Amino acid sequence: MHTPITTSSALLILTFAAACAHGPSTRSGNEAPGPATGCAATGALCWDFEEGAVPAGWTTHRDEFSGQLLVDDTRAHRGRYALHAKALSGGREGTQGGPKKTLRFDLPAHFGPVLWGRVWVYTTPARPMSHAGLFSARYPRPGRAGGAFDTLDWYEVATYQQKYMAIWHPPEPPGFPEWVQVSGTPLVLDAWACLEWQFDGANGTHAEAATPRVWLDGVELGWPEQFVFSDPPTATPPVREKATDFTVLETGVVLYQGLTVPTDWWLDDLAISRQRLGCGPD
Ligand SMILES: [Ca+2]
Repeated sequence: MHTPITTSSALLILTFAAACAHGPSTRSGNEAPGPATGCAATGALCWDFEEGAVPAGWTTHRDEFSGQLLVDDTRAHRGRYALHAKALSGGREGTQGGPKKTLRFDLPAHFGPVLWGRVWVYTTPARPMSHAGLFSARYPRPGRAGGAFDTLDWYEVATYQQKYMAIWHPPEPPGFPEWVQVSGTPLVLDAWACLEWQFDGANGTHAEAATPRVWLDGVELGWPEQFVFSDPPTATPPVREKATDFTVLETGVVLYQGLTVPTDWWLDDLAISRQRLGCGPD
């Protein structure tokens, strides 16, 4: 999130990509035994990055400051390859503007208004204080069927002040006033962590879309800090407009403020579905 200081555009997104079904023949011998995770679910899209390159359908979306976003074999949760946000740095903590390296993926039509997802993330060598977006999903505002990226409402999973965070945003820019939820759980450092999320843009008969839910290694996170962020500040929460269909994913790493310690993230076994996918092999 943002520091109350400058303009923050609020979030970022990441994207991963590709399609669920990669041939098992591409997997390397150092992979843990067991079938793929969760990808048998109807409508699931899964990316294990075992092509050794950016998967089909994903395109570069943000590329600011130093570092690289690539698929390489330097660390993997499973198989040989993962999406690697390498040596990101730039800007100053507490000041808007930071390294942003992401991919986007356009969903097939009629995905629906409820998006579950999960990804394994490895972060090193330090927990950023700045807002670091890892995954987001966007949908058209009510009454619209599509439209440009900057016209879409969106949900985001991120870290902020070294803890996990989830946000609902109006279109970016500016991406706020936004509803921010900060957990009391420090982001996992120097180990793989499984993040799951539920973005329920339908929310039954409720008047607004649901707030985002996030699980870490199967345990749902609580949100001891919840607030509205805007610049200039406001106390009025945004109306969380309801969704008909999610249309766009973004993944990678987006620092809304500066990052002075060059930091690496690996993302692997990214998947989305209309139902919960879980973290284990199925
Ligand atoms: Ca992999």
